[in-house]
Amino acid sequence: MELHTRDVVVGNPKIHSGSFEKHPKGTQARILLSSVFGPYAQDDEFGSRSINPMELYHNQVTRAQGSFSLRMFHRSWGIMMIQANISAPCAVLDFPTRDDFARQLKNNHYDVVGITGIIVNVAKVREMCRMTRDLSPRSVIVVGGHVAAIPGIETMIEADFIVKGEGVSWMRRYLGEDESAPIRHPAIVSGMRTRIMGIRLPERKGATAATIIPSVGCPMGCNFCTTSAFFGGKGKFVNFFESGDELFEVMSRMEDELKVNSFFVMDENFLLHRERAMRLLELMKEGNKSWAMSVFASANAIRKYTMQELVELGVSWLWMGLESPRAGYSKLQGADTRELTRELREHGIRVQGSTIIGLEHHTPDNILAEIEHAVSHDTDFHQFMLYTPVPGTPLYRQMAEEGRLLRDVDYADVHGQFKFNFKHAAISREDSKRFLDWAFWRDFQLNGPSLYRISRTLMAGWKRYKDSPDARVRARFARDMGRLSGVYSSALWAMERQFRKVDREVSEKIRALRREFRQESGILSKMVPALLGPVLLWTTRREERKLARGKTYEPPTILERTNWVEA
Ligand code: B12
Ligand code: SF4
Repeated sequence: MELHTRDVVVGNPKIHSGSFEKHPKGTQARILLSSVFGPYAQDDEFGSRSINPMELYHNQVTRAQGSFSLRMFHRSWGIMMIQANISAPCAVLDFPTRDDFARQLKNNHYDVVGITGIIVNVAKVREMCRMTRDLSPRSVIVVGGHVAAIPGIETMIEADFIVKGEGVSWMRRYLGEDESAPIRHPAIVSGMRTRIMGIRLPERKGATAATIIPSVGCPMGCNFCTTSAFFGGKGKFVNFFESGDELFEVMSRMEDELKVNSFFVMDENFLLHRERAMRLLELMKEGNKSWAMSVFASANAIRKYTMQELVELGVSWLWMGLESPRAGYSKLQGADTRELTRELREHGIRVQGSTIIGLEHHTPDNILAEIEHAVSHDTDFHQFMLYTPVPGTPLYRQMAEEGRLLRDVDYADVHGQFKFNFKHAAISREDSKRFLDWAFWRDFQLNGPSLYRISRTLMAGWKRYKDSPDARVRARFARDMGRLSGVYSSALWAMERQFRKVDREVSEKIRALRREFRQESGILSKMVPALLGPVLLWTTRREERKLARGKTYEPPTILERTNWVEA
């Protein structure tokens, strides 16, 4: 069931995406929207890969950090978004097994079966289309998400519609609804089943941030960027919430519904839209909102703000591209990213750097220095990805024209965490993985566990802002300190001991930070580490043993229905 780049039969499309008549039952049609089936963290014939689990951090950020790796799952937001914006009866099935999916098709009659996937999932999408034809032959099959960007996808899967780009308006149009009606944002808890140091964190209402999706796509149009390309490319993107007012309204509703005061803002370049962000800040001040926000932003977009504006806006976590300055991406132009990172962290803003390995100018001679430059940013988290021409992007087209795409690479392996899928001028496919692994390892070795690094940034922010004249800012840092200082100190206690044998220097740094926590925090959190620390040390070591035995984690299957009346 492997699907290779060479399987594409260009020029023989069965379906032309976009041209269609609306569904005869309109909003009475019963819809199933499903993500691709698991389990994910294993090697199988449908394109699951143990190296590619359904986990953001463990997959591409903290994967070299062993039991200190942050592990959690994120729901499939695209289909949740579609479900929240149609009035037809709709079931979302997230992370099913193959059997779950089959059972759903057998036990219900769905008029429309929508499947979401990305490029690595194409063999699963193909299998799910096959299963739907077999078990529910009258259902219309609609496939959406980034998998639709594969050239010639029409010839690989048996679907009735393949939707490239934004899906809410497509589905509304298909059901005869008003596609330009305002977007209703679903209540999304950003992560679930969070684990670190061998324990699963309790899932209290309000403890986890809400995900907010203001837009999809990015107008910067970097040549390798698939999200930008999928929603129109350079200069284009789809805005769900145009103004700061709309965003404020959505966030206030989430605050009420989910009892949260922190938000994971899923917008590729949130800070690029300064007018919207500054209006949001104005409303936050008026409404006395002490919100925290995790955002993605490019360095040049961040530079449009003063540190004070960022802090007042509640930016507490920033995901920023740290491509080599020699790569010439306009999002970095003029930015000294090391200086910027240091400054952000001094203001209590956790920085998640993202660096591409295997850019065109990389050679075996310069790449180690480039990795060294990346890790010298000393970010709180660091994502590394291989330079990857992904179908649908300008880079992919360029590589295809130059005849540099490797034709025998399975799509399941085109995800940037394995090996090159193209011929690099200086670095071999095998070496690409070695350099990638080195980058993860070097970052961990030099900078220590991310949990230590975020504790350090929190401490810097707390010291700087505990007496801030802005009560909202003060409250935000006090909240984090109050809630986390006991837990962080305990984690630091365990980390310090765990690292004594491995790396004395890191252990010393952790110890120094632990002392600061002791000085700055209340009596309770001074006492907690003595009790909780040894427990965490024990769970950490137990987790190390489990991981060494090959333990992996899978997300739970979730079924959610809206506008549902039993048939
Ligand atoms: C959250 C996320 C994840 C979660 C997955 C959660 C899940 N349940 O699947 C985690 C962190 C686990 C993850 C993992 C990976 N991810 Co990811 N992920 C994202 C992220 C950041 C957000 C996705 C999202 O919700 N966007 C917002 C929603 C609204 O947009 P959307 O999903 O595109 O949906 C819209 C349309 O596509 C369309 N649509 C979607 N589905 C459907 C279905 C139907 C029927 C219809 C009609 C329309 C439709 O309508 C939606 C509304 O407009 C995106 C980046 C991004 N900004 O999108 C990357 C992204 C999707 N991931 C990507 C990749 C490469 C991966 C990994 C392979 C990464 C890796 N190597 O580490 C793994 C693969 C995991 C696996 N085993 O399958 C790439 C996909 C590239 C591609 N062209 O295929 C993206 C685009 C990031 C990037 N720029 O490289 N990911
Ligand atoms: S700035 Fe980031 S999100 Fe925007 S196009 Fe470039 S890589 Fe993509």
